[in-house]
Amino acid sequence: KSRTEEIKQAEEQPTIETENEQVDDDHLTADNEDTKQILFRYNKPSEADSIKQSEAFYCRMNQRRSVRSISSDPVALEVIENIIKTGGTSPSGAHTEPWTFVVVGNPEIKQQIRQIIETEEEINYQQRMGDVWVQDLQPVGTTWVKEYLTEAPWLILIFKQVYGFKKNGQRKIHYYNEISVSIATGFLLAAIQEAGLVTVTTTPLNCGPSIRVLLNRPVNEKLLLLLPVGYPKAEATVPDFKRKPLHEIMVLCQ
Ligand code: IYR
Repeated sequence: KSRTEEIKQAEEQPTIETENEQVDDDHLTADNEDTKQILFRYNKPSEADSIKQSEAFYCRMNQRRSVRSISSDPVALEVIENIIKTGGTSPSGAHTEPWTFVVVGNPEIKQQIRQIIETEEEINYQQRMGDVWVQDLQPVGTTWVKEYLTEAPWLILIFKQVYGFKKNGQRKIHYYNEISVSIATGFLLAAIQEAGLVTVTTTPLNCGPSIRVLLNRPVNEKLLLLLPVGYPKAEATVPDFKRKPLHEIMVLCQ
């Protein structure tokens, strides 16, 4: 594959995994259990509470920054479990819940993941990404060296299940699996923020297959994103980015 083709592919296809499988769904049958409709339990807030709570949540989310300088201070597994449970509340295509969150705390496995990623990222930065991409990243301050992969107490590796299995062993179609898992990742990022922890959304290009094999995950799972999670180091810095104001991101038609 030429370098231009690789860059084009990287731009069009944010998935980290490169191996692609075609699912032939002609012979597949649906797998619906007899799901009945139940009453939606709901308590309507007052308009004042709705305004107050939405503003408070916005203020907390607005404090979120991508932090690459993560301390090795321990984080209770229970916090991580709550974060993953929150990710699991995400909507998904046909309620297929096409996600697997692999949580790594083992130092040797973190080291092996770091080795795989830094080896590939060096090639990404030096060859695959190209000069413009590397220049565009300059303000972010990234390189192929990623201390956070071994220093953060936890790594969450987010896999999309490109298909699943029914009880009879047949393949089950996971509609919109990538968008479903991306939405779940948004939930994770919010939960990480609410827990007072930091992370950085990382997409280590070309590392998916090796990391999947390292973590013993099956071939229907493709690595989508990796989140190192922990507390920020005291000396952590972030770029002085500003967010677009409301009028630039919202168009009101009423
Ligand atoms: N995945 C690489 C490069 C990278 C790309 C973008 I676009 C970023 O916003 C940040 C990093 C890395 O993790 O360094």
